[in-house]
Amino acid sequence: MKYFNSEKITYKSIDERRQGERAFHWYDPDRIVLGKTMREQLKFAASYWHTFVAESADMFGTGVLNKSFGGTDPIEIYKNKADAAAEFMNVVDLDYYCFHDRDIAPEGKTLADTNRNLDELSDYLGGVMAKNGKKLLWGTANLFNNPRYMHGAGTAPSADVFAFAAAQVKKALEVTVKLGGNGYVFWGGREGYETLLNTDMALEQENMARLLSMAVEYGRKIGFKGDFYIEPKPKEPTKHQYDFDAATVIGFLRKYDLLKDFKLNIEANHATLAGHTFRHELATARVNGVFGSIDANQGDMLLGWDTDEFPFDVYEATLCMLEVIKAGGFTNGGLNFDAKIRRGSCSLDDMIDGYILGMDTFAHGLLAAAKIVEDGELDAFISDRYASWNTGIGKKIRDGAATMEELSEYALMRGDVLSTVRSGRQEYLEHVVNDKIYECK
Ligand code: XLS
Ligand code: NI
Ligand code: NI
Repeated sequence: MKYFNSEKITYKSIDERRQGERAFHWYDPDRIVLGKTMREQLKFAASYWHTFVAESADMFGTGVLNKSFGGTDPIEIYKNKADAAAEFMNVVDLDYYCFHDRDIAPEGKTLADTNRNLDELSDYLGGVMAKNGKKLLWGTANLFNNPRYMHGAGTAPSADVFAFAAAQVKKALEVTVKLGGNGYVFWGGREGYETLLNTDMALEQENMARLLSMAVEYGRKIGFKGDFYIEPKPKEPTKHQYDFDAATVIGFLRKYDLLKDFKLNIEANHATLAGHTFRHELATARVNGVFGSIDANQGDMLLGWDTDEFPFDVYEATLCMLEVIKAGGFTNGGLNFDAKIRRGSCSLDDMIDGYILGMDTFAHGLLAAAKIVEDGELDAFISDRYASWNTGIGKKIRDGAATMEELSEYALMRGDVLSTVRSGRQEYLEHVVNDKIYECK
């Protein structure tokens, strides 16, 4: 207990809940759900940037949290961040963390200085995390903060900026490999545009694909065995982001023959910004074979930007975990809380409550999703709804053996088909889902 005023958070059943006490009421790490412990099913991770770097500043006001953790010079501050990160992860019982290169080491005057900082501080961070048994879920490069990237990084109009971005990705990959990372993320922060009046869209997208293929080639060359991910987001900071949503990214990857090399990191708040549900984005990734990892957070129904709230919506978490189960569970991926406490929650210890909230929400969601799967009613409903595809004309169409002429003859012979159309029973099914959430213990 140095940076945070809390002992390790443990599970306590909801019946024993006491006012004001910090405890998990749903996340019971060793409890077995569908054959695996909750710890293994959920693979929770800390986002280094929100948790140990960002100080709750917003567009209209400065930071309200001090995250120098007692350090004074830059190197000391980042070493203290690493110590604080390990302590925090022990407190909330997190096994994994995720970072951008610039979260763990400050930029120097030149790229060479910056790389030296990164070498020194990633060695330090690696030591601290190894000592505490913590693992790197994924690393990434921050290609959006520095003014050099104002027009893009992999999609910059300037080839020099592109080269600089490539150098940064190269180094971030090396650090990720050194720290044993299971994944490497590309979120295209500035990879988009504000106006086509000054933009060569075709060239920008081709260049992005070039950067991605070079990164894959280099990563594999230096021994990276984990997954490469793209994290879709439709807007913010740019008006049009190229990686709009899962379907757009899949189309892009297919066009540039990168589908074999990438999976998706789906963020809840990005899904809703794109006008989709979280589940839609997860399902799109799953049915296309590219489900990878999750940035667990929540947007606000009334606000049109990436509010990155800690998730409290058990309903959404249930549908999310249903998709994770259908995808066969996480392999290299996990649930990273790309989330921040509200600015008015102005104590560092509020972050503990944020993670407890998020972890309990997903633990409850996992339990409810497991009930839905074990109960089988929803799956049976869907199979039954599509039963006509297993025999007769349906099977013939699926087998590719039907022609337009034959279908026309069939329809003429069949006459009215409205009698075969049955209710989708949406409200009944929604009630089933609610019941499974309420049934959890
Ligand atoms: C921003 C993104 C970012 C990525 C990592 O909206 O969610 O935090 O997860 O670069
Ligand atoms: Ni994210
Ligand atoms: Ni985001």
